[in-house]
Amino acid sequence: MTPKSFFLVGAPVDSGKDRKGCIMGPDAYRTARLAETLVDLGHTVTDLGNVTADRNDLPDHDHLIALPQTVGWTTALHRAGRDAAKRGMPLFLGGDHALALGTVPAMADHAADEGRPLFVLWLDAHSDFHTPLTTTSGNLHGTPAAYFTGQSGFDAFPPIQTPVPTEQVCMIGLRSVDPAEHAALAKTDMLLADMRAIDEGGIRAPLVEFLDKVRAANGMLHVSLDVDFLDPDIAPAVGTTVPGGATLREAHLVMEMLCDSDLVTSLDLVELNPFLDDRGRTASLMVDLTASLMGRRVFDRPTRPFA
Ligand code: NNH
Ligand code: MN
Ligand code: MN
Ligand code: MN
Repeated sequence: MTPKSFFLVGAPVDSGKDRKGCIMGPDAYRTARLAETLVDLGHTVTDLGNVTADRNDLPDHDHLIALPQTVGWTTALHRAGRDAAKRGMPLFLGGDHALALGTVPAMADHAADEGRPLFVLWLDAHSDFHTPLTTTSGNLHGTPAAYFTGQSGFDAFPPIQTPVPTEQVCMIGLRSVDPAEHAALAKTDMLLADMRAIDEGGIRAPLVEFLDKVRAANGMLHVSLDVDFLDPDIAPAVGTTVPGGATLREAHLVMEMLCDSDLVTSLDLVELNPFLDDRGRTASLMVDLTASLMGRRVFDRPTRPFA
């Protein structure tokens, strides 16, 4: 992969759900040597430090958890994301998935400035396609995909300037989709690969199909990697573990294919809760996956196929 200029944006968002700990995520990635690892691969890395949430004077909501704080993060991360994207490739170090309420719309606006469409690859056990009107948990980390695709119900949030069309979104790893999300997704043409599809056909197939679409449209590609995409046996440091997730090799293969495609233009690393980790192994795994995405490999191309 050609050397890239990365800008690390710390996004210690912890307002997207009740359980605390994602606030420590950005520093866990720094401790796990994310920047040094990318430099060793030949890239340039600038750590912009952590963003702080904007002040927001909305009243507390009786159902939605920490609504004013999350809107404050959304506006702050939108600004920070746009600024970082003008300078190089932003890597957003979360923080819970509510950070994507800011980062993805920022990348969509940036792509529009470049005259290109934004595509989003959502690697997650969950579809995060609730709106503030449908969420039963009140956890706003379960809503970003509905927001950035322009669904209604987000009146408390800044209006979306550049909605990402649902046919430009692909979700891989799904195994926990709530009834309201299921009904809403059924009305879209989003490319959805649940774990059964992956078991039956392999994780390669949906990704090839999606990357072909991105390439054909000269799209920019944002990847949003939720720790719970991974099986909890290999990635315990997340508050919302769901059994039956991606294996170590499935996850690395996705990253290696993304690397080969050279289509990725921004990345979120989300939902790491270092308080739940086991001697830093989940943080280190996320750094290793990022390394695979950004060029780490054994050989420059796969060794020959073996019959
Ligand atoms: N669908 C659930 C909710 O809305 C779970 C969302 N949790 C996540 N998403 N971890 O990735 O509360
Ligand atoms: Mn998520
Ligand atoms: Mn999830
Ligand atoms: Mn829910």
